[in-house]
Amino acid sequence: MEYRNVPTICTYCGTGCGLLLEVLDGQVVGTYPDYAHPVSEGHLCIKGWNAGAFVHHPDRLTKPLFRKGNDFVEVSWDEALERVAGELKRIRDQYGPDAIGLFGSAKATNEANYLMQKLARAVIGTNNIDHCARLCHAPSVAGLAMTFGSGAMTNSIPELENSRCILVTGSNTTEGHPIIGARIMRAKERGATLIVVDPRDIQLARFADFHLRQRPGTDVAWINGMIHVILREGLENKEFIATRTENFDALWEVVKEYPPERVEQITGIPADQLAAAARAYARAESAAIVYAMGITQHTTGTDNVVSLANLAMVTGQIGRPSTGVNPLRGQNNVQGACDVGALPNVYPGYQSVTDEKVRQKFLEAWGAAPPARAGFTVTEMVDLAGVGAIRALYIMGENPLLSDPNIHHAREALERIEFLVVQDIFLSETAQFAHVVLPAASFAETSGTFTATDRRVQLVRQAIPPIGESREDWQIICEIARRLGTPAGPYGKFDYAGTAEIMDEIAALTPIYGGISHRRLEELGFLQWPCRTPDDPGTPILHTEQFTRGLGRFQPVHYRDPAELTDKEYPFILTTGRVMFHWHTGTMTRRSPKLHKEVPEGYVEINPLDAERLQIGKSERIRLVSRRGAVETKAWITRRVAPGVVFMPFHFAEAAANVLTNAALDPVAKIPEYKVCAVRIEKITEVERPEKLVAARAGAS
Ligand SMILES: Nc1nc2c(c(=O)[nH]1)N[C@H]1C(S)=C(S)[C@@H](COP(=O)(O)OP(=O)(O)OC[C@H]3O[C@@H](n4cnc5c(=O)[nH]c(N)nc54)[C@H](O)[C@@H]3O)O[C@H]1N2
Ligand SMILES: Nc1nc2c(c(=O)[nH]1)N[C@H]1C(S)=C(S)[C@@H](COP(=O)(O)OP(=O)(O)OC[C@H]3O[C@@H](n4cnc5c(=O)[nH]c(N)nc54)[C@H](O)[C@@H]3O)O[C@H]1N2
Ligand code: SF4
Ligand SMILES: [Mo]
Repeated sequence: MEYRNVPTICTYCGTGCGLLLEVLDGQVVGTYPDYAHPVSEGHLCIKGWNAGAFVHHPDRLTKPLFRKGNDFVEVSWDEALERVAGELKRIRDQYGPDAIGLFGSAKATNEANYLMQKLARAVIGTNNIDHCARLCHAPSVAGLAMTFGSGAMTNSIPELENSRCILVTGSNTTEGHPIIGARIMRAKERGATLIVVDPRDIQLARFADFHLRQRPGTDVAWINGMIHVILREGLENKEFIATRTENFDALWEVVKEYPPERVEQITGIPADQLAAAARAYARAESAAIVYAMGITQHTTGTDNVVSLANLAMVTGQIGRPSTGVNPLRGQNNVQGACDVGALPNVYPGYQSVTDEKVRQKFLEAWGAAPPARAGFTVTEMVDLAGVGAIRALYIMGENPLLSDPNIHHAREALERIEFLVVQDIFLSETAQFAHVVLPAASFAETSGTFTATDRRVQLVRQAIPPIGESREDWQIICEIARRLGTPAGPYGKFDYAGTAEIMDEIAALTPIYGGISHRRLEELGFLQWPCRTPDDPGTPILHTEQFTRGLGRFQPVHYRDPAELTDKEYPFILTTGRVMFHWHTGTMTRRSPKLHKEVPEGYVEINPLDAERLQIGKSERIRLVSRRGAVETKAWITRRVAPGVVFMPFHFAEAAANVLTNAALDPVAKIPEYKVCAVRIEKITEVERPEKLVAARAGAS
């Protein structure tokens, strides 16, 4: 009998908690918190406690598969890899490299994502590489780059606890990032003022000094309103504005049009409460902004982020401990996947693909590089697959057929594609459409690094060998690259003794990761980028002396309506998101017995007044209809939502919120408007129920 505890990092959210996988005779049998971990300090949320629960699930993919008609047949790795390489080569030769698209994975390691973008750029010759950050914090990357010069969380998680004021908006922190939520609660216990701006009555709102409840999609208006109050009352930080920023004069020109009384009309937030919250934020010794998807997932996502940056700069609440603008990155390694270049417009380390000097650098290093123009985003690649411009997609660890907006449309697009390869640990909704399915090893079966939301790079350690014949993501990519033919530069190879060697290559080509190596991480536990040299201790707080871009730039923006407004036919605003116990498309959490038991099925939150008006009873099955489709689900009658607003989690394939959502995009960040669309609620009469239910299921499956 062999028993071991392997310290590693949680596979779920970007908090990056430390956990120990308990291994008995090559099987993961339990999970324990790591008491020595600097962020989680011996705590885990319920997903962390159950992080190992899906690893040995019988549904795990254990062999490569080829699609035959509506079925799959098992094939050997050699056959599968030959076919993938053969088809990619054929499509590249026939239609050019830009007819191929690749999805990196925010669930996979930095090392795997680095290789995925290197496969795209140096082997295939395209910048068509992107991943779910597009659906998530793309507006943060864009908006904070414009204003500060660097699109990442400015401060570190543990600092939150010492903040004197925390403004949480569009982050259901206690469900989405529970261990960060706990830190916010601790700050509140220590006397911090807590301001929550969220349309829903989330758990944090109940403890808040101010809960400002806006109409979904109206964030620019209330943020401009706060800045208006701050400037009108002379609460701005004049010295900070004078020495650290530029373009301040343009700010008043815009925000003067947002007195709290007008903001109240747009947002529904009472004018006096908005003003009081603005004063509390501006006057606090240290004030931190924490935000997530409620801010980014809008056609105005970039504007929302930029507005928050304006608010922090006008008060000088940035560049010091326990302050800053803190986007909470979602997936365990979404920060890292962005850092190592799984984005269509930047090489590793946010080095622009359109900068000829940068391109030369990678051309010399790898021996090949694509033309100096940005590639397509995930949402664009799916659209282009529908019109035949993208002929092949290689998707690693993403499930767009449940997570993309307007999934009927996405499915039609992927049905048309000539060649689809999906590399996953389960036969996801997307894998079911693939021509070739490649079985990947899970986080418990691989090694490398994840980068948590506060730019904290940490080691992931292999606890058990890959399940069945599954293989580690980085190894699969190497096999495919070698079969396609690798370029001849000093870093052109796809042949590594282990993931430490891949990190050395990342460090050599990525200035912000320049001082990061597995050996140092082993020794120090973590390093926060920028970490430029082997003796650089890393950077817990950004923009302390100056902004990454030099001076911080005010970018005043006006309020714009969401893309879809309610009307007579679709009178409710639908907003979508998460619950504590489930993860996105449910592939892992719905296969974890304890998590599944907590919330076994989908539902929609409806305010009691609306329920009464529509005569909807407790737990009654109802139908939600948008301009794009219909789903049936259970009504949860609750004051968590305001009248006129309904909320639905998107974790459940059989009641898929994304059948309803609007694929309208933010013009800069290309993120879809998941947080606002218009729907109506229909009662299902007894007679029509069975047939309609079958029809709706068939449509959504
Ligand atoms: N349990 C669990 N945790 C997760 C995930 C998961 O799937 N399950 N996913 C991870 C990922 S990838 C991410 S990106 C994060 C996301 O984490 P969050 O962003 O915290 O999660 P969401 O539920 O999408 O919604 C955030 C909040 O936005 C509010 N909101 C809705 N509309 C608006 C609006 O118009 N304006 C504002 N300001 N707020 C609005 C919602 O009421 C909700 O409280 O969570 C991560 N953590
Ligand atoms: N309506 C609505 N839709 C949304 C959102 C919303 O708030 N509302 N949020 C959006 C956001 S923020 C995000 S981040 C996306 C998430 O969207 P996705 O990334 O598509 O969702 P996941 O379910 O996390 O998909 C991850 C896939 O990776 C697989 N996987 C897990 N571990 C590994 C591994 O180690 N290797 C490999 N190869 N595969 C692995 C899983 O089985 C799963 O199929 O959803 C977006 N969609
Ligand atoms: S907070 Fe996030 S990283 Fe920590 S245990 Fe929960 S899911 Fe895992
Ligand atoms: Mo996300």
